Amino acid sequence: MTNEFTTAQLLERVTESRIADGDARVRRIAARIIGDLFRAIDELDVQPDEFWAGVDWLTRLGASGQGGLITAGLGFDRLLDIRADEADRRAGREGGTPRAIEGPLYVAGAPLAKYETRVDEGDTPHAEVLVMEGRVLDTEGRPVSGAIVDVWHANEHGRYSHFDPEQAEYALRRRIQTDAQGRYRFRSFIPPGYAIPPGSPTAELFEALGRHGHRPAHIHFLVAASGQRLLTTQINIPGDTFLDDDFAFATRDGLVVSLEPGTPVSGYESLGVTRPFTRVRFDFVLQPALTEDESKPLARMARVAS
Ligand code: MBD
Ligand code: FE
Repeated sequence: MTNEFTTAQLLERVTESRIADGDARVRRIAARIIGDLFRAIDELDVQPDEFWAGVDWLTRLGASGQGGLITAGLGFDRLLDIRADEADRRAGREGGTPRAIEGPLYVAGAPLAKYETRVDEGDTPHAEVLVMEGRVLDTEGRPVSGAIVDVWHANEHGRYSHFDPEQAEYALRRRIQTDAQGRYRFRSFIPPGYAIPPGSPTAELFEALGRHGHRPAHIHFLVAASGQRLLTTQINIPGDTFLDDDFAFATRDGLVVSLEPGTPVSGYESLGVTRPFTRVRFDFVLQPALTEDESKPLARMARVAS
């Protein structure tokens, strides 16, 4: 034994030396990633100052809570969706509303309403009033009653409550339980797009990469029902500059909705509308769950914590 190593010997020591079995899967993934990084440092001749600048950036990224923002921006969230779609195709699990990434801004436990609610917190003068409505269906086209439609979107400045100290708790976040016919509806406003926080570690990297940090206008959903597979998706508002240039690569062709401006008030009085508004009709189609786990109404971080 010697304590003088070549790079290859060092890598082997780092990835193979242990005092216990540990977790075989973690060991395998860690060994691969560490090995890839050793190789990248070598091939790119990464200098110490560059390496430590990277570590400093990662430290600040973690402290800023932007881990989930950078994964979206670097395409990892969409990658996982592409892989899930491929796995579904191989398994013959087709049909239903396309999935779209959850993103880093979900908060569990939003106020629960039956059939209809306002998602907005009172009037938003410079935004267009939106009523979105539809049904939750199974892949046979049958309505799913008692499904939970968990909806969240940005405010008029493109910011999300909980992460934005200016907003009330659960602002622009609601859960809606579908009625006996599987219907839901809510009133809100058409949100603007999202932009990564200026001056943040994510913005710093994006500047160095020459990339923008804009998402087109969108509304997020988790749709859950017993016996059905949890659906995580988004709808996109048509006409946005960034619709086909999303920094998170999360928009999907099947999820760009049609707007129906000038929809008359009649029948929507219970949502407090007093003037013609923009309507969006959208049915969520859920696949059958193959396991109980697939139907759990858990967002991604709650899943891994449970
Ligand atoms: C968002 O609003 C979002 O949906 C994603 C995926 C990333 C950052 C902000
Ligand atoms: Fe979002």
